[in-house]
Amino acid sequence: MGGALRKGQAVRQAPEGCPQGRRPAESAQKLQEVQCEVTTETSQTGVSVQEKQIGGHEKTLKAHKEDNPQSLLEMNGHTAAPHSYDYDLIVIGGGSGGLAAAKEAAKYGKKVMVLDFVTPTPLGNSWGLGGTCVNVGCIPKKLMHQAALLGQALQDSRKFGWQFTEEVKHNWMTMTESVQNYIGSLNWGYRVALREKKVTYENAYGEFVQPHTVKATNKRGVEKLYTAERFLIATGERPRYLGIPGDKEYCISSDDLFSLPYCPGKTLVVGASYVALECAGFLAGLGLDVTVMVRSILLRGFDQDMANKIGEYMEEHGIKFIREFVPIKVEQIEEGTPGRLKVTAKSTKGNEVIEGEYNTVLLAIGRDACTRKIGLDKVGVKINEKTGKIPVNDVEQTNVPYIYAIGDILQDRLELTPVAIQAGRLLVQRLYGGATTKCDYVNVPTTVFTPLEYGACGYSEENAIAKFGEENIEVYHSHFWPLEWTVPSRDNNKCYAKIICNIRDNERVIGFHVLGPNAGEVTQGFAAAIKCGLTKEQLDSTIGIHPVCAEVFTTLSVTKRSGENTLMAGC
Ligand code: FAD
Ligand code: NA7
Repeated sequence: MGGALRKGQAVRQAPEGCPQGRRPAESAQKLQEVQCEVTTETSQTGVSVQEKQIGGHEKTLKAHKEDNPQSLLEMNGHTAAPHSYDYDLIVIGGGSGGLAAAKEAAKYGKKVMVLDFVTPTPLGNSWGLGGTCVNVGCIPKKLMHQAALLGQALQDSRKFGWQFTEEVKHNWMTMTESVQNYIGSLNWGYRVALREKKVTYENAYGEFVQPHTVKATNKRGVEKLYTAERFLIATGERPRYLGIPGDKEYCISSDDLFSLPYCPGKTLVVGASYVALECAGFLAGLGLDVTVMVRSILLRGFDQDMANKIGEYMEEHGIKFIREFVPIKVEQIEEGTPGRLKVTAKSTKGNEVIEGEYNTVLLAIGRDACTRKIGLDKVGVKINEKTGKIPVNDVEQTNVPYIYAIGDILQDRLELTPVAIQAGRLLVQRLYGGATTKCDYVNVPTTVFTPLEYGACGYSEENAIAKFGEENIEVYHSHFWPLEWTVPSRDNNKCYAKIICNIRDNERVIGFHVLGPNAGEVTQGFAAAIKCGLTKEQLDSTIGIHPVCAEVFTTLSVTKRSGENTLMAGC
């Protein structure tokens, strides 16, 4: 805004467009057109900011002579916009999305700061840089799932000729220390990467205090103010608590589990989310006595046919399910590591009350967006009051044009690490690199790492029916038996493959579901094919790889409608 004003020029204060969706320059132009109509003049001297005219002929001329349009703004009661900010971009939250965006912005030579701060769990646990995925999510979860799979592999190995005489036992502390050491190396790697890319990192809690300004408070309580031209909110979510007596005192969440300094023992997992079932799965796989308390259904939001098959498999493998009950009280019977807890639960269908004794109660009943204590009201960013989630447009912009948001805190978006990373990178490329590609939230593949892994991409069967009508979809399916499981002769015909095709669109594959080993590895490649518009015919003409699980998708012939047998006899 330094140069002299020309006739009719609009001073743009909000570079990202106004919240109403009309850009100030357009509004000013409209104003000028109206002025022209009224006065019949072809050019008018006037300055408008965000649809408000702030200077007429005389004031504008004066500002022009003094070469000081800022004074014109101030004369009219507009707060002076700083000429320069401390940073081009401040990212609040150094998790999957925030770090990816910050590093990308640095590539464009932007001055970037990341604020990351972990509020300790009610039991006092906290961790290093990198966010949920690295510290208390995907990474430790998959490694502990692997520990459980190895236990199964040890059993299978006897049939393959391996002999070991000593008793096979699992040591929780050895596993946890190895996992935590690996996480520590990742935390360090992130810090180094930020330094190398010249991104300023502060281990401090960020909250907005006024437009374009955040307050950063470190763990010693030292406060600093920073300004930036743009902000990116990527603060993620934290586990929810039940709000019943004893929950915060005695229960743990996934934020505590992966660094628990003792074996949890007999465990009650509350919730039927993927986090709940994954944790229940690996704890049982490590040999622990595990019960899952389910309020209603398993894996809400996922294909229910697959969810129920996962539940059946878990039950067959010794995991107990208490269905349609919710805890109402948790009491400590005995202190210890682990101690003993008494859980009282109530039926969701009646007044029946039950009690149970466990060493550990793990709550996995969903996660709340970290958006309520970051001063969003100070800058006018709207949230969904009920969920705390932030609505954004298709370019991840909030209702305040200079503030963007990505990752788990977004309303109506998927909560997955690669989604947060992709959204962050593409956002920065659009902001600073002139790119136009938007994040595609459709057909995102995902995997649930339950003992029988579940990979999915696209529509669930129920959503496909709701969207296209039952008569317009064809479901092809088959059970299968991985070759590796035949010799130890276990779990015959528990694995399952299903695709959902849109009959009216050349039998295009709109849903892909697989239950079996390495489901994530299998699903990833098919997700690419689905993105390219894969049809059933193309799948059929693809030659399989023998003998692997994924080849089943190249030979699917039984439709669900036909009711024919889907059990496989051999290869
Ligand atoms: P996060 O990674 O949560 O990062 C947010 C960061 O911001 C955190 O470090 C937080 O402490 C910090 N922060 C919050 N408020 C402030 C503040 N005011 N100031 C400064 N810093 C702040 N996804 C997958 O794709 N695959 C999986 O297998 C998978 N498994 C999961 C297993 C579990 C148990 C959980 C809980 C999640 C799992 N996820 C998985 C989800 C994945 O972890 C999230 O989708 C991803 O981490 C979201 O990234 P984000 O950048 O939005 O937030
Ligand atoms: P979800 O998908 O919101 O699932 C929450 C689960 O917990 C679900 O099974 C709920 O049952 C159950 N729940 C919720 N409240 C209660 C209470 N009060 N009592 C008992 N059970 C309850 O959360 P997730 O943990 O899977 O995942 C959130 C994100 O975290 C995910 O997207 C990843 O990014 C990681 P319901 O079906 O509602 O009856």
